[in-house]
Amino acid sequence: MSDSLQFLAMPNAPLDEADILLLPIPLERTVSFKPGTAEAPRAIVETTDQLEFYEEDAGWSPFKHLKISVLPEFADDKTETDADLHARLARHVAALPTNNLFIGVGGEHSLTPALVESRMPEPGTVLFLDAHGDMRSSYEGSKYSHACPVNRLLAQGHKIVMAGIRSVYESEVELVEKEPRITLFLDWDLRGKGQWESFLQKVNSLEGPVYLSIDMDVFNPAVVPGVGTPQPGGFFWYQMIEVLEALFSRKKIDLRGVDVVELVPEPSRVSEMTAAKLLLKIISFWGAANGYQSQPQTGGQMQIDYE
Ligand SMILES: [Mn+2]
Repeated sequence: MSDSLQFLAMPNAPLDEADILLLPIPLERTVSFKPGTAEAPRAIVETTDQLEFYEEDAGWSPFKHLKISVLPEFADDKTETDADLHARLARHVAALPTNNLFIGVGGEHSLTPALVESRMPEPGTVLFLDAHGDMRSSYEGSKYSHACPVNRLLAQGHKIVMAGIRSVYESEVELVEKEPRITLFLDWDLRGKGQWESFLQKVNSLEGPVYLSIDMDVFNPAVVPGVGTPQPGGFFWYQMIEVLEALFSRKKIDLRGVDVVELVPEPSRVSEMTAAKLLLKIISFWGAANGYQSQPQTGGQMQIDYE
């Protein structure tokens, strides 16, 4: 697959000019239930063709001002060990320019620690939205399993704010109880009086470097049926928008990177569309929070015939 992917059919900006870097990472090694997440990055980026340039929540057309580059896929020819593959991913991302919004599109959730290691080398906070605890120290013989990223993020020295969680192992609950660096908002607790508001308050008050990891199974399966390990319960679309609004409503958030992982393309394509629109929202809110509306209209949209 050598043909390059494009976001919303815009030309890819040169690396050093791009405001947004989007890295497709079709990693699929340790999924345990429904296969197919290796097809997700391509399916999601191709679905962006169906988006509108206007983004209705922030009320602007972000790509009039922003340039994006969809990078070549980070390939896994399945010859390396897990350790070598994740080290190579970390080096690959560390070599990219940093004066931009970096978005990794997975692929399985095991990719997150390599991205965080590269983009947030000093201690920060990972906002981790997921149906599952993902805190096992190893799973099916590998600490690089998609069931383990939280453990690896803690080992890197980060705080973790987790929400949407509704499938946990007993030892994961015990880890949270003795680990002060984890703030956990269980999905069922978020339904309690005032709990959703206190979660949004927590997101709004994050300080210092922040990384956002969105496992698409955090959504209710009626919203996103196409995930590797679906769980009943979970977020609806406008709840996710509220989380993003809480994250970006304070100016100058030091957002080091984002990933969107664990999607599995499905026949209705609702899941891919939801992921594609989620990327547009993140880009729009980030751009608005960083004042790009007042920047010159030299973005990718201005380089194509869009109407
Ligand atoms: Mn996960």
